[in-house]
Amino acid sequence: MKRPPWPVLALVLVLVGGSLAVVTRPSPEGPRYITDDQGRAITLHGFNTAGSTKGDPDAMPWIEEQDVESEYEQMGTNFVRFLLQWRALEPEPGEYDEEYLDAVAERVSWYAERDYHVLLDMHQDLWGQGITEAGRVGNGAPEWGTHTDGLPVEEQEQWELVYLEPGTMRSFDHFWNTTGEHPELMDHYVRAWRHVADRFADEPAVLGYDLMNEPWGGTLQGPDFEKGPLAELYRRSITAIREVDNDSWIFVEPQAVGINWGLPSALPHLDDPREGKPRIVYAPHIYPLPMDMGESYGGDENGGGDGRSGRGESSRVWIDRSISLWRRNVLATADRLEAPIVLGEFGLDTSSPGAMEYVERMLAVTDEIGAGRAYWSNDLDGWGPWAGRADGGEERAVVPGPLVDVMNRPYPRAIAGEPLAVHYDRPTQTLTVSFAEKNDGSVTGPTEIYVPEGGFPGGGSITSSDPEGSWSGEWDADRRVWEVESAPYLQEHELVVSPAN
Ligand code: 9MR
Repeated sequence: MKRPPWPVLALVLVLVGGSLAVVTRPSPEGPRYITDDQGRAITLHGFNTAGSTKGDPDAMPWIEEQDVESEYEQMGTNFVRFLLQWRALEPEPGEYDEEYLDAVAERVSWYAERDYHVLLDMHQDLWGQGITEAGRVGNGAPEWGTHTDGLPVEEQEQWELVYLEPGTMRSFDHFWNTTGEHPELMDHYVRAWRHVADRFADEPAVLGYDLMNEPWGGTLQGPDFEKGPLAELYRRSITAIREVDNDSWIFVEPQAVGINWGLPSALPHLDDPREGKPRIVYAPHIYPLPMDMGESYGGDENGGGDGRSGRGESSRVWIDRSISLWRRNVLATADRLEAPIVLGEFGLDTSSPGAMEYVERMLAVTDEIGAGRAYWSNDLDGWGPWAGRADGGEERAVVPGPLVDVMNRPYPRAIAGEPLAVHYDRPTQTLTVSFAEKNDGSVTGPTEIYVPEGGFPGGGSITSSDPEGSWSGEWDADRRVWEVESAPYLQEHELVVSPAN
């Protein structure tokens, strides 16, 4: 294991931290929320499904319907960031593969049956398989849209480094039309999105569209890229999608490099021409730089412990600093975009020291900032929730790994009002949810709180700050959900769910 260049990292974080003293706080209106068709604020809690899509000839994830059932039974999730591949959608220029979309729709129906919200994510890493002859690295773009101009691409041990290879850089430069030679590529991408939206506009389980996974600007980086061709791609895609789909939420990501480490994004505000309030979502990822460099969340927050860096400070301290930076900068960007936040990816090798504490930390941070989250990823690869499939037997059910217990926790699936605070205390297994009445007739239906099986027989106990007799809590044992009707004449409510005594 090579040693990370700690002094350089320290300098970057200090410089960036210092220059960000002016970053704005969350807006006075507080965070914004994605709402369901009853006007309730929803918390998205789930997985990316799946990394296996990238290399699959049909571009389908490894899952069967029974695996979606296991996921709901064992973790009560309500969200999936479902990977799409442009190569499968538009195998030849202007020709869309309807069989591919049928296969996507079939999987969407597995989730729909279990009340999930599906986000369709146009995934790419390293542009596409066509950046090398062997096709072992890169996924997303079709071969016909890949122009390396014969420049070399060498495979690297750390996959992200392949972004810097000349042929990869050139492929992106052509897509963003920095070269001025391939303006048709972005046209195709935008039309492909319109086609997807047209297909899924009337499918209520499809919550929205993530326009591009982890954008990379090639030779254009930072604000030049985010305010330039990236914003152009977003504007054009939003316009095209709205021609056929007025209601879905459109998720936009910042440039990945740097922003995934916690640095600020320059993504500009994007108008939404839909009828009604805008439905743009800010959907960044987090992969703290020390982790990219092979460090773990082991050690303790006081600087002691394993650390592996051998420089007196635990890598956890550095990771916590990255998370703080990320949080502050994400709030500032979401504020500028006037958009709710969904953390589209966070994840790590579940066997690394402190891994489950890191996941807990990110669940807490997303609760604090009112953001949804999708763990990377639901795969059978050591990062995901499953240790593998059971041997033998007809069903070959998935076997839970350590992540299952961490993801399986109480959370408010839908809040019938304006969320004020959500806090889960792991040691006492107590969830506190407070929210304000909206008073504008925009919300119908109960607040819904998911509660796991372990420690909560019969749903555990629920209390409300509303006076007795003015509110009700119904336990739906099938869905493992509390349905709470609050007293509409009160301005604020606080619900507390805890294990039964
Ligand atoms: O975990 C994935 C790894 O196995 C692949 O080699 C790599 C390249 O396709 O992608 C990894 O997944 C990444 C995701 O596609 C984008 N965000 C970061 C993820 C973790 O590195």
